Amino acid sequence: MKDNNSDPDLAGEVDEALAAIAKVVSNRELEALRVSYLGRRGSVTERLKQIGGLPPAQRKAFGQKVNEAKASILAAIKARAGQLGERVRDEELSEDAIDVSLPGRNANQGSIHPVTRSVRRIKNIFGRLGFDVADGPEIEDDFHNFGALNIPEDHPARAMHDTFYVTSDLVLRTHTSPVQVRYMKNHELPIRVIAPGRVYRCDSDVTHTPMFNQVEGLAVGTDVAFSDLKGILIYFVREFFEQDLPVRFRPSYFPFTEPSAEVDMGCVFCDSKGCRVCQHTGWLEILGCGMVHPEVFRHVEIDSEKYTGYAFGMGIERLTMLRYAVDDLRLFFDNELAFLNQFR
Ligand code: 2U9
Repeated sequence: MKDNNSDPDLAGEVDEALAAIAKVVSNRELEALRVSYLGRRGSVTERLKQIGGLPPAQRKAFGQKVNEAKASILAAIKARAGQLGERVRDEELSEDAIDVSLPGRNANQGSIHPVTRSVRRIKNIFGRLGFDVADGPEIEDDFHNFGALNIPEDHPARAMHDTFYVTSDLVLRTHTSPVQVRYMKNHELPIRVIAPGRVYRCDSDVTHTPMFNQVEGLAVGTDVAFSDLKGILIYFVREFFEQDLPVRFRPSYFPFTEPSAEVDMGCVFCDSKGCRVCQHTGWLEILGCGMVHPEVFRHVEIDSEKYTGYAFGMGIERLTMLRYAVDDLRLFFDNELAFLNQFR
């Protein structure tokens, strides 16, 4: 700054200061400039201190000029500080910016359990055939689980080793048949219903688990015949396995149906040629069925002279093993992701 006490024409110096302020790129540099002009020992401040040494007539004009210079430098500093603030914010924002072109993080997606997939397929197929879906309690009384189904007191299925008893009269249901016993009591005939659900048997080895899933079906009306049963089951097997498989009915025995049959389908592993899975017979047993026993109708007060019905039952884990060629039943209960991820 020029040392011109009597005529402090500060215009040149103010221009110089404003140019310097415009050039700074950081708050630190800006603060250093502020101190050098306006600080306690700053050049503009020094000018103000000189007022006392001037002749009184010049003091007012001199003071005004210095104050104007001070005000315009201060205004420039404030404006530059604002710009630098914006610049810092812009830098911060660009550092934090999200790169929308980066690939996203994959969210882990679950998959539907194979048994649930089978239940859905089964409901869908029987839904197309006009069957309603029903469910009921997993803890049942003796009458609904056994008595109504013509399973006598001395039947092996009642023995301790097959049934989980809750009390002397309550059991964990050993099949879903009680659902249909209740359904018959609560619905007008004719009926067509399937009952999928968990059932419990006191049994555990390579091919048996204490809990498994069943689906049972029941149709009752005035003109329900064994040929209807054959028709819907053959249709079901071919739809479920999505193959034109051979199906055969073998005579069998169940207390709740008469006549009764077991149903086999051609072995899907060897194309019916005979292999280890089908024990070299070419056939795999997949379900049981029959015409509802008149004793069952008597227990639910349906006139067996007027009405007939068919029923069938199958294990869902077993059907699922055959459909997806799973060789170990326990895989359905282990919750191993490597196994479950295959069913997407
Ligand atoms: C009522 C009347 C009759 C249901 C039936 C079968 C034959 C059958 C087994 C298949 C494999 C059980 O899961 S499994 O071990 N089931 O063979 N179930 S007829 O009969 C009924 C059901 C309800 C009122």
